[in-house]
Amino acid sequence: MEMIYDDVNSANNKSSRCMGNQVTSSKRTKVLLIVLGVSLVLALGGLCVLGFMSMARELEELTANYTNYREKFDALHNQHEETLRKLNRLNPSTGCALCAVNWIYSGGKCYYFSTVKMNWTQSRDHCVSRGGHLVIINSQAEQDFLSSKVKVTHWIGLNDLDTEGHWVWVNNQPLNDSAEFWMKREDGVSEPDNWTEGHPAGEDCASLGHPGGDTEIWMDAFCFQEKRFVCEAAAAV
Ligand SMILES: [Ca+2]
Ligand SMILES: [Ca+2]
Repeated sequence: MEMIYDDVNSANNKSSRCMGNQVTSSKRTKVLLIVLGVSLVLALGGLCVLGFMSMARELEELTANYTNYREKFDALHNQHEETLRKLNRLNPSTGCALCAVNWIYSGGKCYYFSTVKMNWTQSRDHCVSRGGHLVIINSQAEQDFLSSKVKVTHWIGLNDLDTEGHWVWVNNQPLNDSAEFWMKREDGVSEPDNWTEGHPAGEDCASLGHPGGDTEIWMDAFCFQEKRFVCEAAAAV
């Protein structure tokens, strides 16, 4: 009887030890899960911080680049203004500028070279609104000066809008044959050719320079085309 009792006690002790082992194992699993969870949160947090730091660095670089370009732009702008001031001569007796700001003095006249493109009529009106007129070219010297200043085709103040083939300047003076610089073609039709392809009304407005780049000659062109233009005004006295 006593032997049986001892066996039961022994079995109970073994059961208690097993239960104790199971509880310890469960606790370990929980601790492990908590550690893993905290590690995951810390890792994610670390990634976020790295991401923010990277974005902050990029933003800093962009800001530095912007400041750099802004400074370069300001320097070029100042250089441009200074060049214009040098080109715009001063009256030796009064010390006043002979031309308005952004106009260039040459041979007793002031010239404005547009930076925007307009059709011929808009160009003509724009020059008037600036106190001048589309340029009237009277001499080889004036033609040479203008050619040297432009790199692309520009409208000039010459047209045959009223009578085909009768070219007049914006001051209504007819074209002087001794000072004309139409493009001459040895093996074809010279300018003005009043080209009508696609536009039966033909070409009635004159431009300095070929669209291909030669700026030493005149061509007639469709007046609705948008080109840069040259204005002329009298210099101050
Ligand atoms: Ca014409
Ligand atoms: Ca033409």
